[in-house]
Amino acid sequence: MSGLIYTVTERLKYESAVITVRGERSMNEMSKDLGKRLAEIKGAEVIKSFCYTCPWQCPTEVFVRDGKIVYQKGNPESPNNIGARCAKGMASWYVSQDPDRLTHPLLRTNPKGERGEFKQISWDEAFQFIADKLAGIAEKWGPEAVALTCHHDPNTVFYHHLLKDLYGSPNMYAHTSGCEQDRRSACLTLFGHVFPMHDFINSKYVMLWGMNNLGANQGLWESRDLIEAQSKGCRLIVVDPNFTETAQKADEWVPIRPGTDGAMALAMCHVIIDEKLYDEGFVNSYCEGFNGFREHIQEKGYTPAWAQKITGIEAQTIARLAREFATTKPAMSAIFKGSGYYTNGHDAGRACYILDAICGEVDKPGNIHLKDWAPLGAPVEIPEDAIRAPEKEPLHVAMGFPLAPDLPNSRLPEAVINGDPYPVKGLFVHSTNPVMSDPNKDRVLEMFKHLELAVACELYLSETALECDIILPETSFHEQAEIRQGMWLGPEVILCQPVVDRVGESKPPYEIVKGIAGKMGWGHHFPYEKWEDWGEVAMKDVPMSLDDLKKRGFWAGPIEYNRVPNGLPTPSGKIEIYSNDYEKAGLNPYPEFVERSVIPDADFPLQVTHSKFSMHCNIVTQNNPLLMEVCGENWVEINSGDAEKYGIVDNSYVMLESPKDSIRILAKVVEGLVPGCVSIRHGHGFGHWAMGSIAKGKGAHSNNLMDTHTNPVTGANCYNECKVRVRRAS
Ligand SMILES: Nc1nc2c(c(=O)[nH]1)N[C@H]1C(S)=C(S)[C@@H](COP(=O)(O)OP(=O)(O)OC[C@H]3O[C@@H](n4cnc5c(=O)[nH]c(N)nc54)[C@H](O)[C@@H]3O)O[C@H]1N2
Ligand SMILES: Nc1nc2c(c(=O)[nH]1)N[C@H]1C(S)=C(S)[C@@H](COP(=O)(O)OP(=O)(O)OC[C@H]3O[C@@H](n4cnc5c(=O)[nH]c(N)nc54)[C@H](O)[C@@H]3O)O[C@H]1N2
Ligand code: SF4
Ligand SMILES: [Mo]
Repeated sequence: MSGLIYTVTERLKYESAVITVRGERSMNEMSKDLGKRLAEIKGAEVIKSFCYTCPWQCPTEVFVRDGKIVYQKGNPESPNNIGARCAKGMASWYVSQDPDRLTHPLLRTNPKGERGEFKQISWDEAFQFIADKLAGIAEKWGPEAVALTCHHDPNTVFYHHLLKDLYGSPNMYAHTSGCEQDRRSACLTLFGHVFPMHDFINSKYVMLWGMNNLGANQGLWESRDLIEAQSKGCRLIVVDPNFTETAQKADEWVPIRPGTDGAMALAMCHVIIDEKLYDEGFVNSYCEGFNGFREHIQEKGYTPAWAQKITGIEAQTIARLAREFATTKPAMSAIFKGSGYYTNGHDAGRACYILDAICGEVDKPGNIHLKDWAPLGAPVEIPEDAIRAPEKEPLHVAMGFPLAPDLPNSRLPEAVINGDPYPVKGLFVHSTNPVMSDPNKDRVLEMFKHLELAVACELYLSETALECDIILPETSFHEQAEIRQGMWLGPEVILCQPVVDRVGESKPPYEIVKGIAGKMGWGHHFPYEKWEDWGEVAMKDVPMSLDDLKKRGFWAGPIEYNRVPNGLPTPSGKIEIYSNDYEKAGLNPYPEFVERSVIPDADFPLQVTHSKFSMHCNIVTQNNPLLMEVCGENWVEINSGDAEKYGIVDNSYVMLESPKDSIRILAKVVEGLVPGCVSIRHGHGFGHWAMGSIAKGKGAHSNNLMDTHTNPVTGANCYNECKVRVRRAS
């Protein structure tokens, strides 16, 4: 595969070629603007807050003058980002002034299935409408027929208090099946931990499987620590079909065939166990099922030679990497979603983490880190006797996915359209846009037609909002308070404060929930007049007053290491190489390798993979003119050999056709991508309208190329179970 590797300079040339400057203003004028803005800062009020343009929520200092955000920078005192911010964060002030924001509650006036038409209503009418519908659904179908999905808004908890505690639905979910569901499932199964972090700074050997920290960044502290660790001699190995930003900085790029990480990781385990390079004391004391695992991989013949045929990586390389990994300490094998998005992603994830486990590389400095959470409480205390216990089991269990860490949302249409496993008639979507983000858009659109009540809690008239009955304009993080768990290595509380006036009549979630609850006779459970009142309640077990939190912006506790010997919250209290939960669910308790379900063929010869942009976040930032100047549309990357084969020219438009749908999209011809594979950059391409005037019509939306494929264990969406062919677009 070495022919694939090309120099960083070449790649940068290619990257800068795609950063075209659009719009009326040139870059020079923009930097003059910035200077002017910096000059204005003198005299501005500085408020401690955080950013959640992306889910990593960096503590931030916001400079406000004359009611406007004039500058933002990272909070230099915070151990999390130590003053850092990314381009998305720097540009995020625009959200607070975007003329395309929703300003009033909107009620649908035409039948579902037609392009949504809406009329402005008052908040009082909106609350009454929702309360009446909720009452009707509870009476006819039971409260379990209402579900909620959300992205990354901690204030969703207020909706939970209403819909779960008081109303009685067990179906409060996030969007994780569209994100890192397979990783989450793997770490819960092995370590009983929902979201391990990465102690890069102390590591000497980091192996990232499909994780692009320097592109689609996780916490900025992680990106910084990774680079700093390298400067102190840490070896970085990136396993990815794509020569990503992180692969470019790595000591070694391992261009693996998509969907085959499980085979490579199991073969590495084989070498480590065969050559007795594992940590015997650690596995004997703290791992469940090591001996059985050794027999399992030997019986299955998971050798490097076997894995070479599957992964495209030479057996010698696999064996060498295994030896390096096991003998360099401290080391870390880490995943996010690259090894997921396939029907075999659950066992791939487990295998990658078993490498950490058998080498004794868990929760020590330089390892994956079983982060402690801050003692943050619920902001509303609903008394026991007011809580309504659901009568039905939660949807994911009823759907047959008891091990799923979140709703298998690709199965939600079955529940709504066919009542399987039981009817769902009401859906709240909070900060999430499933029409654009889930695979198989057709099916998601069909689902919305069948709902008796669909509520969008949004900043914009998103594609999903357009399918709803009622749209509630929420304040953005610049206009509302948030107190949430930080995503730093140690336990951390971070605060977001309202820094500017609300846009139009938009309201924060607390006030919306209070309004609906009031119409349902539950208003007394939401007694607070201002956010500080619920803030005090949430903070009561945190050793910092709310006033101090307002001044400082965060609370951080000490980083603890080596907690495996204390016992883990798994069924056995140990790291479960043998999974008791899998066994109970009738699955193989040890990870195995099976091929993914969609394999390219003569008609559709190319495998789809996805990646994200460094200067955008998902489908959140495409109405920001500053970011759109830098990256105004998305594209598909194709290997130069394949481009030649199919007559594709760099920077030209192509048709990507799957068995299900086709899209017209810009093509970039690259060297650094496994042949036979295309990589679609996710984020732009709005279906019919939505988001706003800047985003409209830019780029291509690829999610209808995919059919519905659900991971059989974790319920994850399998975005990469998709094959395509490519031709020049006319
Ligand atoms: N700048 C920026 N930052 C973001 C986001 C963003 O949109 N932009 N989004 C945020 C969110 S919600 C998330 S979940 C994270 C995502 O963070 P990442 O998961 O790191 O981001 P992706 O770009 O989706 O990276 C997936 C990688 O997996 C690779 N891949 C595909 N198939 C395989 C495979 O079979 N094996 C292996 N080993 N690799 C494979 C792809 O080539 C790609 O490089 O980033 C977060 N941060
Ligand atoms: N093809 C393909 N599809 C993917 C991916 C991929 O790589 N490829 N990535 C997947 C991943 S990792 C993820 S995490 C999902 C993300 O998919 P979603 O869960 O849909 O999340 P976002 O794309 O972040 O969109 C969030 C929505 O919330 C709205 N919003 C933003 N801020 C606020 C706020 O403060 N309040 C409210 N009420 N609303 C707000 C935005 O306007 C937007 O409509 O997409 C997944 N879909
Ligand atoms: S990394 Fe995410 S949270 Fe931090 S500044 Fe950038 S967009 Fe904001
Ligand atoms: Mo995500």
